[in-house]
Amino acid sequence: CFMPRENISIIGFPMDLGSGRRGVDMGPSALRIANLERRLRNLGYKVEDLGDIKIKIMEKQRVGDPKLRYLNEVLKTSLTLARTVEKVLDKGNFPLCIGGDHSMAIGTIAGIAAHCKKNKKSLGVIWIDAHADMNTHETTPSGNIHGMPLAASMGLGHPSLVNFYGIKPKLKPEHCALIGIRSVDIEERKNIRKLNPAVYTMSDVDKLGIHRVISRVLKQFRQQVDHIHVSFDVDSVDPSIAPGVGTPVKGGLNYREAHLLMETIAECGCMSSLEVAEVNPILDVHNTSAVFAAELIASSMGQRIL
Ligand code: 6HN
Ligand code: MN
Ligand code: MN
Ligand code: MN
Repeated sequence: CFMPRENISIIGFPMDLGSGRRGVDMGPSALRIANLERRLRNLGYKVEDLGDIKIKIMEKQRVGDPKLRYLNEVLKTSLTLARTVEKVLDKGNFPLCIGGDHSMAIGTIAGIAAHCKKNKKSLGVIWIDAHADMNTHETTPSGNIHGMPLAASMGLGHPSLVNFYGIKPKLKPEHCALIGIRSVDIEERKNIRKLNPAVYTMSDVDKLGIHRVISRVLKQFRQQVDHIHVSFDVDSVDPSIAPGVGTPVKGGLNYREAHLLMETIAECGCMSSLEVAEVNPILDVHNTSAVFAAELIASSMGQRIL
């Protein structure tokens, strides 16, 4: 279980090849400029910033298969991310991966799954997002790989993504919960039905309240898994308060819902890794979305009002 005295290793993944819109490659810089490291030190953590993983710019890449845009570079760089995450966990540190588009989860989850396999731990993932990211190359309307990482991690999709890092599947659907969902593609729905993870849509959040939703998920995961990974797509938050995201969708979490969600995760004390994806400074207003994301990270790591 995660103790507040643990050391944090920040890993930057400046990727935008998995996204249809440019700019999320600047997300790691924006989060650092939002004083991410200092916020965490103020909570009492020792923090090391491992810097950014090298990713070739879009101008130097070939699109390749239009249904799996920039697949080769996504795979190559995800391998470095997976190895880095695995190493950080192996030495007992807490990996905090900052992106970058959400295709980063392919590498993050692979590294975590490898660590868990070695140590005979079972893995659970809480996926907080406006989108389900459960497309495959066969169902994608865009060809953008950031719409595919969750399906691929659960064993559905292109073999190069599914077999990535030699572990397949990396995640069992019964150990996966999605929260904040409000934009799912028609064909993607079939993938969700096939795999059948727990899905809490924004409609569920409206009806039940975010505290009941996250408490239910945490209670179940605490009993069933040994490692809880939180994959936080900043577009889960409403664009009125976080406009600087890759793929904004109306009707998201409000300011307090987002913080309460993260505060409840911190209270549980059972998060073992965190990634934050899709901050897009090009669409942001004076870095407010990155600052908000940095605040939310702090909330999930124990920042309290009192
Ligand atoms: N994200 N479902 C859409 C697609 O292109 O597959 C959007 C995906 C967005 C992915 O925000 O991480
Ligand atoms: Mn996403
Ligand atoms: Mn999203
Ligand atoms: Mn609401």
